Amino acid sequence: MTDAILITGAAGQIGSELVPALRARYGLERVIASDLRMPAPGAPADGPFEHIDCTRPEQLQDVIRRHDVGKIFHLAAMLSAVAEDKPQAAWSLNMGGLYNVLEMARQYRCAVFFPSSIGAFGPTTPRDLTPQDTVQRPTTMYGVTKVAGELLCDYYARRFSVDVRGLRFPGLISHVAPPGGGTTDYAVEIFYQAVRYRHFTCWLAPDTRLEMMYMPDAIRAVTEVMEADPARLTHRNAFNIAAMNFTPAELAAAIRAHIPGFVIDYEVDPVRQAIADSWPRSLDDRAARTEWGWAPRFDLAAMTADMLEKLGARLKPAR
Ligand code: AKB
Repeated sequence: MTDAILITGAAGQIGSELVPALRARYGLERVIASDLRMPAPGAPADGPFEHIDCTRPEQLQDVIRRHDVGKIFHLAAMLSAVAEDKPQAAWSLNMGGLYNVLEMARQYRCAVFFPSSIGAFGPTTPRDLTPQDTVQRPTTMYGVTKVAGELLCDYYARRFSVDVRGLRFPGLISHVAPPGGGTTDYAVEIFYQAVRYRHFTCWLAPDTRLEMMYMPDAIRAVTEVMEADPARLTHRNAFNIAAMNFTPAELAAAIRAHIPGFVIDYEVDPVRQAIADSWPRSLDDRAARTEWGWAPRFDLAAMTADMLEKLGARLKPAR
């Protein structure tokens, strides 16, 4: 029976929380975590781990065959700001890795999860309540790889009947994995700085509104779309999902409700500001709601309270 689950990019922002969630749901031994980075020496081995460079198809093939993998959550990718810095490497990892995963899925009859992003939209896309099906002309390498990835997934589904499903994630906020080179990661970094220093210098302008989501909602969305009844899915892949949208100034005000002395100032980074200005301010997620029952649980106030509680228990304020 091919029922093992492989997660690529398991040490990243989503993988750090998806691995334990899937292990709790489907069993420890069934979920194979993999990453280019080896776990730190002495880190607790809490389930199977394999070293995989997704740009090397033979490494994927070896693990899929040895573990009899039936489902791949393909998370290994470079985020927007780092991808803009290293566009050639971003193409190689984001597109080469996805192509290899889809080819393996075709040959070994695996289902695939592919995370797309609000980065798949661009400056000519309607920015408020961005529709599910609309203009996609992104101006970043990250966005180019996300749109091309969405299309490649659709192609493998139509041409080879690979059961590939996916979501367009908003900016994700988490207290587990540290931020990793995204434009929206200011909304993670701000919490660390607020708890430690009561001060944050933001790289986006105060009124930059972006769609965002708390990680527990994102993890639930991944499992729900992968378990959804295929007969109900019209889109299958690249579903818009939404939870909350806010500006840096609004997030700072929400933090100030818990930490009254918190101060935010602004040193705008033109590269990341230009990326943010080309992305949706809010998303229309009616397709996800109708086709598989998507509903977020965390709004800005609930997410802020939970982030500060979790980080406050872990981090010491600087004196
Ligand atoms: C990024 O900022 O690059 C990501 C994303 C929105 O895809 N968080």
